[in-house]
Amino acid sequence: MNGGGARTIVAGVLTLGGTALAAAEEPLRLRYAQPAERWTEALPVGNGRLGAMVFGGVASERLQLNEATLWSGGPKEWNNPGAREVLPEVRAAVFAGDFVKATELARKMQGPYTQSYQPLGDLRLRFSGEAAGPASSYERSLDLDRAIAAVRYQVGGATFTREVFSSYPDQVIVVRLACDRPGLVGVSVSADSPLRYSVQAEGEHTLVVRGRAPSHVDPSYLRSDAPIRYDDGPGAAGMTFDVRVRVLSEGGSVTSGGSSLTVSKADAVTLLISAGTSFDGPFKPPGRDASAQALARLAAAQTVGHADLAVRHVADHQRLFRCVALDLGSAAGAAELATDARLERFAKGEADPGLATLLYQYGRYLLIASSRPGGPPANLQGIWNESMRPPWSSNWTLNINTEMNYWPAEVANLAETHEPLLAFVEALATNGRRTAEINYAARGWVAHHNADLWAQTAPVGNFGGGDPKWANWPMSGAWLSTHLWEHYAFGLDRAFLRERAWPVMRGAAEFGLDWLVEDAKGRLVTAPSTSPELSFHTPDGRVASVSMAATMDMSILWELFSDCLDALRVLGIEKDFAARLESARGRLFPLQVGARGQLQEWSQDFLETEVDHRHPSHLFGVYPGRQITPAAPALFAAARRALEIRGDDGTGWSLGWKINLWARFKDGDHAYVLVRNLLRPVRDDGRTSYGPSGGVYPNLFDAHPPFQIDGNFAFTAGVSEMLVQSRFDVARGGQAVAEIELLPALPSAWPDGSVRGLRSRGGFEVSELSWTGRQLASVTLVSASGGSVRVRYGSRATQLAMQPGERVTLGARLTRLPARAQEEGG
Ligand code: FUC
Repeated sequence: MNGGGARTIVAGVLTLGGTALAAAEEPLRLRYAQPAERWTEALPVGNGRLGAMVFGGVASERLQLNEATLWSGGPKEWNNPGAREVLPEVRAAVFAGDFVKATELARKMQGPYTQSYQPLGDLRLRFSGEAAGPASSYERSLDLDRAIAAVRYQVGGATFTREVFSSYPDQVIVVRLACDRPGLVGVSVSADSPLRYSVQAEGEHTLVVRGRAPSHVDPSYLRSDAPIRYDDGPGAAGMTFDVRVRVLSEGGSVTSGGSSLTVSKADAVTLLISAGTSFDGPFKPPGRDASAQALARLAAAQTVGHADLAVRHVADHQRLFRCVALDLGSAAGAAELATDARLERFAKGEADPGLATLLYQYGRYLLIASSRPGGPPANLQGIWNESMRPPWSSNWTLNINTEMNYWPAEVANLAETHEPLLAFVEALATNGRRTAEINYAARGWVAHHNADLWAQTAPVGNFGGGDPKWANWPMSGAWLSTHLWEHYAFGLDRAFLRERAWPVMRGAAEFGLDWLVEDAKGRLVTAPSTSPELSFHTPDGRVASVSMAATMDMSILWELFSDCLDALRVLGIEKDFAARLESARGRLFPLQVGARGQLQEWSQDFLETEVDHRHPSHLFGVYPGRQITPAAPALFAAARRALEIRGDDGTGWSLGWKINLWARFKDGDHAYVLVRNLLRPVRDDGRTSYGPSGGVYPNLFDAHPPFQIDGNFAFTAGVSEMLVQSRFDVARGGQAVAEIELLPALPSAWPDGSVRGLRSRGGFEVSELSWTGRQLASVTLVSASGGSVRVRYGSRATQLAMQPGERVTLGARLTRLPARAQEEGG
């Protein structure tokens, strides 16, 4: 595929020709015939740090702005030495079977809530003259392949265009306003912020917003008399920020109105938006010079010029975005429809496989836009948030949501976007050592249910106010550490494994070893233990949530210990530690099958208080884990039964998880039921629902509701998992055992199609995979560093030994096609 494309000026707007998508592929665009009214109709752009929601109004435009490091608060002490004091009492209650008492006592182990992700501000454009309409032929769109949001309309005989992108290489948002007739662009530019701020025009062409974030914000769900608190005076706590908007006009004139800039009669206008915050890493109070950063970025971008800013932006985006191409087929006329109309039509039962492709690639687009090296990982809303008290603080929720954000990263060929999470886990590992020591007198490191920009590792709950069913969850360090192993398993970067992954994984495993205790039969259990956010009926007819050895705990520790053992075999080090891990893994409380034939969620066969609860936590071992597979048929069947009992509905992210689970159960048509449910159109009414209510908003943001980005990412991971699954284990002698399964869960709705560029564990790329009539047509694998892999399709299997860089094509029956046939396209 062609990375750059020829540059042409069409209607006064810079466009890049030659998008080089195959003719059969639909353009990957979200399109609308009207401006956004609600935030969940606006279109997101982002470079991992600077984000904007583009509303696309005619007479006025709103760009709601974000900067990923703008948070309330600062580093603080959140550990609770009281936790280790009450721990023996909690354990005693658990072992005595008094789960209600254990649940109550567990409150004493809590710490403070996390801080909140903050909005940066709004850029407002008010158009004048013809540019302000009334408009005809209006369209706004988001081109996923170029990462540019655009607005186009006609007034009289003139065509007005607006393009917005957020550049990673140049660290600015660029807005280009143009018209195909000279002298018609008139606009007044102003900016404001929901935070404390001041704004003024500096010099002739620049608006500067300076502000401060609150020193504390309470979570949205906490009743509070003073939920948002600011500090004043010299040395005040709370981050500072600086936003700069440079207005560059071609023709016409710019005048300053003190706190706004007005352009008259221009041929075209370019706005460059830069921002900085005083964030100086998670461990130090914010003390960097926000203005200096914003100024430097603006000055550097201006020297590049708008045409090259666009070229550099598109090339950078396409370097990542074009690594995967998906074709699930198309329905006549669908691509010409507006995206919101398309959603409605699909919900009524009309076929539109291209809509699933669009949502799939949107997930990849959003990951590129919200997670780039050097910045924080994608939070609950990626980087897009307009509220000072966003839902659940828009923080990192670690009992599913943050991990889910990164499920597509490796398989959907965006390993580079995984980096912010991996770096964040390293920061948590640093803070989590103190939490392990102070709260539990344990070695290693621990993190709990929530984290924030300050890498909070203590449990939340306001020292007793939070419900232990979510607040007391010490398993996220272990889960997050499996992401470091996954990064290795896909990319086979030994230096990364040895230097970065292993110390973090080891620390999480050390905590796991210390946290486990023996039950009466000498099995290793976690206690206290919860299955995230779900309560159970106790045998004596009460409701509790704390017990021992919840299935998810056992499966997460099994996974982490297995990853560690594999890592130690690859690295050939620490034989003693490996022996301890192997022994502990063998003594973990075994997974149980309950009276309903289901995989039990707890170590006892309790009845859950909500049968359709959104968290299928007990199925961790099926996905994302590798513990429960068809190789253990009884457990595999019980896990499937457990998912049937949970049902096919849920919040957005819950639907997304279930796509992945049904894919692992190799049931494509059932996975497709969840695909359909996740694509349900949802209108934003500002409410939060925990029930069967998930879907997507008009801008295809996932609806929990409210908006939560994890469902978008789980969708992309899930569709990948329906097409290709892979596994990577390391045998005792250190030999890698890799397996790829092709089309394990292809639904009847997608009989013909192809995918290029998915990655598989063991260092392989499924460079091309195509199918017709729901049967494999051919597959081409590329091995990065050489190695052997078992390739499976249905009941067939073949073993390949590949050289570094080798490319092998297999036909429908998994027979190797000769090189000549391969050249002809296999
Ligand atoms: C967990 C989930 C909720 C929501 C929140 C951010 O508490 O149970 O559904 O996703 O995180």
